[in-house]
Amino acid sequence: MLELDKNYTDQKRIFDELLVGSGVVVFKEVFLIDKINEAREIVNEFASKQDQKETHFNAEAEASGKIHLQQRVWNLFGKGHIFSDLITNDIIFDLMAKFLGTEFICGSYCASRLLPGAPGQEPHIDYPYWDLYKQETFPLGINSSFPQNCQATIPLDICSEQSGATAYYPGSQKDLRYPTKKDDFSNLQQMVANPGDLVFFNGNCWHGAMPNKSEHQRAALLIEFLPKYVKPVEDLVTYLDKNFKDNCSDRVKQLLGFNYEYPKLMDTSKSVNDIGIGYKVKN
Ligand SMILES: O=C(O)CCC(=O)C(=O)O
Ligand SMILES: [Fe+2]
Repeated sequence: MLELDKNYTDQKRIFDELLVGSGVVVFKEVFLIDKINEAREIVNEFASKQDQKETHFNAEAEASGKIHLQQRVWNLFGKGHIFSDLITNDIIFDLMAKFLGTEFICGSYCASRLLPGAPGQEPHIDYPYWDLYKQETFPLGINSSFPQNCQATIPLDICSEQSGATAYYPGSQKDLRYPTKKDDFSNLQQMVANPGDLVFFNGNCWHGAMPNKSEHQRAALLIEFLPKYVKPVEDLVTYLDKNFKDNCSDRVKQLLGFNYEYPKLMDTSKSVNDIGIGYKVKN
Protein backbone atom coordinates (compact mmCIF):
# COMPACT_ATOMS: atom_id res chain seq x y z
CA MET A 1 0.00 0.00 0.00
CA LEU A 2 1.47 3.30 -1.11
CA GLU A 3 1.18 5.98 1.59
CA LEU A 4 1.22 9.65 0.56
CA ASP A 5 0.34 13.04 1.92
CA LYS A 6 -2.08 15.34 0.17
CA ASN A 7 0.70 17.31 -1.54
CA TYR A 8 1.65 14.51 -3.94
CA THR A 9 3.04 15.45 -7.34
CA ASP A 10 3.66 12.13 -9.06
CA GLN A 11 0.34 10.91 -10.50
CA LYS A 12 2.04 8.20 -12.55
CA ARG A 13 3.37 6.57 -9.38
CA ILE A 14 -0.18 6.48 -7.99
CA PHE A 15 -1.69 4.94 -11.12
CA ASP A 16 1.13 2.38 -11.33
CA GLU A 17 0.46 1.41 -7.72
CA LEU A 18 -3.24 0.95 -8.48
CA LEU A 19 -2.71 -0.96 -11.73
CA VAL A 20 0.47 -3.00 -11.34
CA GLY A 21 1.58 -2.42 -7.73
CA SER A 22 -0.22 -3.40 -4.55
CA GLY A 23 -3.54 -2.02 -5.84
CA VAL A 24 -4.02 0.35 -2.88
CA VAL A 25 -3.03 3.98 -2.17
CA VAL A 26 -3.74 5.92 1.02
CA PHE A 27 -3.57 9.70 1.40
CA LYS A 28 -3.03 10.80 4.97
CA GLU A 29 -4.98 13.60 6.67
CA VAL A 30 -7.04 14.84 3.74
CA PHE A 31 -10.33 15.70 5.47
CA LEU A 32 -11.00 17.84 8.54
CA ILE A 33 -12.06 15.75 11.50
CA ASP A 34 -15.12 17.95 12.08
CA LYS A 35 -16.43 17.04 8.64
CA ILE A 36 -15.76 13.34 9.18
CA ASN A 37 -17.59 13.50 12.50
CA GLU A 38 -20.56 15.23 10.87
CA ALA A 39 -20.79 12.40 8.30
CA ARG A 40 -20.30 9.79 11.03
CA GLU A 41 -23.17 11.14 13.09
CA ILE A 42 -25.58 10.96 10.16
CA VAL A 43 -24.43 7.45 9.22
CA ASN A 44 -24.84 6.24 12.80
CA GLU A 45 -28.28 7.79 13.07
CA PHE A 46 -29.53 6.01 9.93
CA ALA A 47 -27.76 2.73 10.67
CA SER A 48 -29.26 2.57 14.16
CA LYS A 49 -32.83 3.42 13.18
CA GLN A 50 -33.39 1.87 9.76
CA ASP A 51 -34.33 -1.74 8.98
CA GLN A 52 -31.52 -4.04 7.85
CA LYS A 53 -30.66 -3.12 4.23
CA GLU A 54 -29.40 -5.17 1.33
CA THR A 55 -25.70 -5.87 1.53
CA HIS A 56 -23.31 -8.22 -0.28
CA PHE A 57 -20.57 -10.84 0.06
CA ASN A 58 -21.96 -11.67 3.48
CA ALA A 59 -23.00 -15.33 3.18
CA GLU A 60 -20.96 -16.25 6.26
CA ALA A 61 -22.41 -13.44 8.38
CA GLU A 62 -25.90 -14.44 7.29
CA ALA A 63 -25.34 -18.15 8.01
CA SER A 64 -24.03 -17.40 11.50
CA GLY A 65 -26.93 -15.09 12.37
CA LYS A 66 -24.66 -12.03 12.55
CA ILE A 67 -25.77 -10.12 9.48
CA HIS A 68 -27.27 -7.40 11.70
CA LEU A 69 -23.72 -6.53 12.79
CA GLN A 70 -22.78 -5.59 9.19
CA GLN A 71 -24.83 -2.55 8.30
CA ARG A 72 -25.20 -0.39 5.21
CA VAL A 73 -26.47 3.12 4.70
CA TRP A 74 -27.16 3.69 0.99
CA ASN A 75 -27.92 6.71 -1.23
CA LEU A 76 -25.69 9.07 0.70
CA PHE A 77 -26.06 12.02 -1.69
CA GLY A 78 -29.57 12.51 -0.35
CA LYS A 79 -28.66 12.14 3.33
CA GLY A 80 -26.86 15.42 3.99
CA HIS A 81 -24.83 18.04 2.17
CA ILE A 82 -21.68 16.81 3.89
CA PHE A 83 -21.65 13.77 1.60
CA SER A 84 -21.57 15.95 -1.54
CA ASP A 85 -18.84 17.97 0.13
CA LEU A 86 -16.61 14.96 0.89
CA ILE A 87 -16.98 13.23 -2.48
CA THR A 88 -16.12 16.36 -4.50
CA ASN A 89 -12.69 16.61 -2.89
CA ASP A 90 -9.94 17.89 -5.23
CA ILE A 91 -7.72 14.82 -4.87
CA ILE A 92 -10.61 12.59 -5.95
CA PHE A 93 -11.36 14.73 -9.00
CA ASP A 94 -7.73 15.19 -9.93
CA LEU A 95 -6.95 11.47 -9.89
CA MET A 96 -10.20 9.95 -11.10
CA ALA A 97 -10.38 12.31 -14.11
CA LYS A 98 -7.10 10.84 -15.35
CA PHE A 99 -7.70 7.27 -14.24
CA LEU A 100 -11.27 6.81 -15.53
CA GLY A 101 -11.69 9.72 -17.95
CA THR A 102 -12.79 13.30 -17.31
CA GLU A 103 -16.47 12.40 -17.28
CA PHE A 104 -16.11 9.65 -14.68
CA ILE A 105 -19.20 8.98 -12.57
CA CYS A 106 -20.13 7.63 -9.16
CA GLY A 107 -21.71 4.17 -9.26
CA SER A 108 -22.41 3.80 -5.56
CA TYR A 109 -22.03 5.89 -2.42
CA CYS A 110 -22.77 4.12 0.84
CA ALA A 111 -21.47 3.58 4.34
CA SER A 112 -20.36 0.21 5.69
CA ARG A 113 -20.63 -0.07 9.46
CA LEU A 114 -19.22 -3.10 11.25
CA LEU A 115 -20.34 -3.41 14.83
CA PRO A 116 -18.11 -5.27 17.34
CA GLY A 117 -18.37 -8.99 16.60
CA ALA A 118 -19.16 -8.56 12.88
CA PRO A 119 -17.58 -11.49 11.03
CA GLY A 120 -16.49 -9.67 7.82
CA GLN A 121 -17.01 -10.49 4.15
CA GLU A 122 -15.84 -13.14 1.71
CA PRO A 123 -12.86 -12.05 -0.42
CA HIS A 124 -14.24 -10.60 -3.65
CA ILE A 125 -13.73 -8.08 -6.44
CA ASP A 126 -15.91 -5.05 -7.02
CA TYR A 127 -18.24 -3.84 -9.68
CA PRO A 128 -18.43 -4.08 -12.72
CA TYR A 129 -17.00 -7.57 -12.21
CA TRP A 130 -18.46 -8.48 -8.82
CA ASP A 131 -20.41 -11.42 -10.28
CA LEU A 132 -17.50 -12.58 -12.40
CA TYR A 133 -17.98 -16.04 -10.89
CA LYS A 134 -20.76 -16.23 -13.51
CA GLN A 135 -17.97 -16.18 -16.09
CA GLU A 136 -20.26 -17.09 -18.99
CA THR A 137 -22.16 -13.79 -18.60
CA PHE A 138 -19.00 -11.77 -19.39
CA PRO A 139 -17.31 -11.16 -22.77
CA LEU A 140 -14.70 -13.41 -24.28
CA GLY A 141 -11.14 -12.38 -23.45
CA ILE A 142 -12.12 -10.09 -20.57
CA ASN A 143 -9.00 -8.78 -18.84
CA SER A 144 -7.67 -6.06 -16.55
CA SER A 145 -5.57 -4.16 -19.10
CA PHE A 146 -7.29 -0.84 -18.30
CA PRO A 147 -9.34 0.33 -15.32
CA GLN A 148 -13.13 0.26 -15.34
CA ASN A 149 -13.51 0.92 -11.63
CA CYS A 150 -11.80 2.61 -8.75
CA GLN A 151 -12.98 2.35 -5.16
CA ALA A 152 -12.49 5.04 -2.53
CA THR A 153 -12.82 4.52 1.21
CA ILE A 154 -13.18 7.33 3.70
CA PRO A 155 -12.80 5.96 7.25
CA LEU A 156 -15.24 7.41 9.80
CA ASP A 157 -13.68 5.40 12.63
CA ILE A 158 -10.20 3.99 13.17
CA CYS A 159 -9.78 1.19 10.62
CA SER A 160 -7.19 -1.02 12.31
CA GLU A 161 -6.35 -4.70 12.00
CA GLN A 162 -8.39 -5.19 15.15
CA SER A 163 -11.48 -3.26 14.04
CA GLY A 164 -11.76 -4.90 10.61
CA ALA A 165 -9.95 -2.58 8.17
CA THR A 166 -10.64 -3.85 4.65
CA ALA A 167 -8.29 -6.69 3.73
CA TYR A 168 -6.64 -6.92 0.30
CA TYR A 169 -4.37 -9.28 -1.53
CA PRO A 170 -1.55 -7.13 -3.02
CA GLY A 171 -1.18 -7.37 -6.80
CA SER A 172 -4.24 -9.59 -7.34
CA GLN A 173 -5.82 -6.88 -9.54
CA LYS A 174 -3.35 -7.68 -12.31
CA ASP A 175 -5.12 -10.93 -13.10
CA LEU A 176 -8.85 -10.30 -13.43
CA ARG A 177 -10.31 -13.31 -11.65
CA TYR A 178 -12.86 -13.92 -8.89
CA PRO A 179 -11.07 -15.42 -5.86
CA THR A 180 -11.99 -18.95 -4.80
CA LYS A 181 -11.63 -20.96 -1.58
CA LYS A 182 -8.60 -22.70 -3.12
CA ASP A 183 -6.61 -19.47 -3.41
CA ASP A 184 -3.82 -18.77 -0.95
CA PHE A 185 -4.61 -15.70 1.13
CA SER A 186 -1.61 -15.95 3.45
CA ASN A 187 -0.25 -12.63 2.14
CA LEU A 188 -3.38 -10.69 3.08
CA GLN A 189 -2.78 -7.09 4.15
CA GLN A 190 -5.22 -4.56 5.55
CA MET A 191 -6.02 -0.98 4.48
CA VAL A 192 -5.19 0.43 7.89
CA ALA A 193 -6.25 4.09 7.97
CA ASN A 194 -7.63 6.80 10.26
CA PRO A 195 -10.55 9.20 10.13
CA GLY A 196 -9.42 12.03 7.82
CA ASP A 197 -7.52 9.72 5.44
CA LEU A 198 -8.60 8.87 1.90
CA VAL A 199 -7.98 5.39 0.48
CA PHE A 200 -8.19 4.39 -3.19
CA PHE A 201 -8.09 0.82 -4.38
CA ASN A 202 -8.47 -1.01 -7.63
CA GLY A 203 -11.79 -2.89 -7.48
CA ASN A 204 -10.16 -5.86 -9.26
CA CYS A 205 -7.90 -6.35 -6.24
CA TRP A 206 -9.24 -9.19 -4.06
CA HIS A 207 -10.51 -7.64 -0.85
CA GLY A 208 -13.22 -7.73 1.81
CA ALA A 209 -14.25 -6.37 5.19
CA MET A 210 -12.50 -8.23 8.04
CA PRO A 211 -13.97 -9.29 11.40
CA ASN A 212 -14.37 -6.46 13.87
CA LYS A 213 -12.62 -7.82 16.97
CA SER A 214 -12.44 -4.45 18.69
CA GLU A 215 -14.77 -2.91 21.24
CA HIS A 216 -15.82 -0.07 18.92
CA GLN A 217 -17.74 0.27 15.67
CA ARG A 218 -15.86 0.53 12.35
CA ALA A 219 -17.70 2.70 9.85
CA ALA A 220 -16.36 3.88 6.49
CA LEU A 221 -17.78 5.59 3.43
CA LEU A 222 -17.44 3.37 0.37
CA ILE A 223 -17.48 4.97 -3.05
CA GLU A 224 -17.46 3.28 -6.43
CA PHE A 225 -16.13 5.36 -9.33
CA LEU A 226 -16.71 4.26 -12.92
CA PRO A 227 -16.02 5.47 -16.44
CA LYS A 228 -19.05 7.29 -17.89
CA TYR A 229 -20.25 4.30 -19.92
CA VAL A 230 -20.59 1.63 -17.20
CA LYS A 231 -24.09 1.07 -15.78
CA PRO A 232 -23.79 1.81 -12.04
CA VAL A 233 -24.70 -0.66 -9.32
CA GLU A 234 -26.75 1.82 -7.28
CA ASP A 235 -29.59 4.02 -8.57
CA LEU A 236 -28.38 7.24 -7.05
CA VAL A 237 -30.75 9.52 -8.94
CA THR A 238 -34.33 8.35 -8.27
CA TYR A 239 -33.88 8.90 -4.53
CA LEU A 240 -33.10 12.61 -5.02
CA ASP A 241 -35.71 15.36 -5.27
CA LYS A 242 -35.87 18.02 -8.00
CA ASN A 243 -34.45 20.66 -5.71
CA PHE A 244 -31.30 18.59 -5.12
CA LYS A 245 -30.88 17.79 -8.82
CA ASP A 246 -31.34 21.43 -9.89
CA ASN A 247 -29.08 22.91 -7.26
CA CYS A 248 -26.23 20.46 -6.82
CA SER A 249 -22.73 21.47 -7.90
CA ASP A 250 -21.30 20.72 -11.35
CA ARG A 251 -19.10 18.04 -9.81
CA VAL A 252 -22.09 16.29 -8.24
CA LYS A 253 -24.01 16.53 -11.54
CA GLN A 254 -21.11 14.80 -13.26
CA LEU A 255 -20.96 12.11 -10.55
CA LEU A 256 -24.68 11.43 -10.97
CA GLY A 257 -24.18 10.89 -14.72
CA PHE A 258 -26.10 13.99 -15.86
CA ASN A 259 -23.33 14.97 -18.27
CA TYR A 260 -23.64 11.81 -20.35
CA GLU A 261 -27.04 11.54 -21.97
CA TYR A 262 -27.21 7.86 -22.90
CA PRO A 263 -29.35 5.82 -23.18
CA LYS A 264 -31.36 8.45 -25.00
CA LEU A 265 -34.78 8.20 -26.61
CA MET A 266 -33.46 8.81 -30.10
CA ASP A 267 -36.87 8.63 -31.76
CA THR A 268 -38.15 11.73 -29.97
CA SER A 269 -34.84 13.51 -29.62
CA LYS A 270 -34.51 16.86 -31.39
CA SER A 271 -32.44 16.43 -34.51
CA VAL A 272 -29.13 17.78 -33.30
CA ASN A 273 -26.25 16.05 -34.97
CA ASP A 274 -23.04 16.56 -33.07
CA ILE A 275 -21.39 13.17 -32.84
CA GLY A 276 -18.25 12.62 -34.86
CA ILE A 277 -15.07 14.59 -35.35
CA GLY A 278 -16.56 16.10 -38.49
CA TYR A 279 -18.88 18.18 -36.30
CA LYS A 280 -16.03 19.24 -34.06
CA VAL A 281 -14.15 20.63 -37.03
CA LYS A 282 -17.24 22.59 -38.18
CA ASN A 283 -17.62 24.24 -34.74
O1 LIG B 1 -16.55 -2.52 4.44
C1 LIG B 1 -15.50 -2.91 3.95
O2 LIG B 1 -14.42 -2.97 4.58
C2 LIG B 1 -15.42 -3.33 2.51
C3 LIG B 1 -16.74 -3.45 1.83
C4 LIG B 1 -16.64 -3.96 0.43
O3 LIG B 1 -15.60 -4.25 -0.09
C5 LIG B 1 -17.86 -4.12 -0.37
O4 LIG B 1 -18.96 -4.07 0.18
O5 LIG B 1 -17.76 -4.33 -1.59
FE1 LIG C 1 -15.81 -4.70 -2.20
